[in-house]
Amino acid sequence: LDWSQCSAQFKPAISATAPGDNLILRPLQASDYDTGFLQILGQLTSVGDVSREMFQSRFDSMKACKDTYYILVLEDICTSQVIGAASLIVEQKFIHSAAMRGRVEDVVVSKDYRGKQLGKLLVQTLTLLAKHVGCYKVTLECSDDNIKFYNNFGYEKSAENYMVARF
Ligand code: 16G
Repeated sequence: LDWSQCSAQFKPAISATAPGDNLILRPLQASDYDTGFLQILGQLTSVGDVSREMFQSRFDSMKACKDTYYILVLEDICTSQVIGAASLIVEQKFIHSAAMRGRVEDVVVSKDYRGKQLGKLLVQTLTLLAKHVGCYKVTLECSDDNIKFYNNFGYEKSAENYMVARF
């Protein structure tokens, strides 16, 4: 990834390879069923009951979709616990000369680790990754409270509306 394309500045300087004291940024692993990944997602929304088998099966089916699911986690290596996560999903299109569109999803940093630029690092990394893999755009949904945060990385409020049908 070309970090010189970063629009957000990190003070103090952190990066994907050096996210902070005792922290590492890495892809999600099947073993993260036991490291608090689902519990972290629970700070974002309802996770429900996901058994070990369900987790493994979903992990395997995502992995089988080549170049589609990029799930990053931040791990505190002192506790071996996941303390943050974010996903990039790459959707294949016919439009724009059979282009790809990225979606940044499920961005969360544990309450105890906020204020360390970790959300910024997760979003910036996935945004650069979306560009790197050739997406023509990358989108995300957020609350009014988070608009300013995402503005820092080049995300603008779209002229289009976000529509949803929930089941
Ligand atoms: C937020 C998340 C989205 C997540 C949703 C869950 C980001 C940038 N946005 O919109 O990815 O899936 O919340 O909320 O992380 P829900 O459970 O109400 O669908």
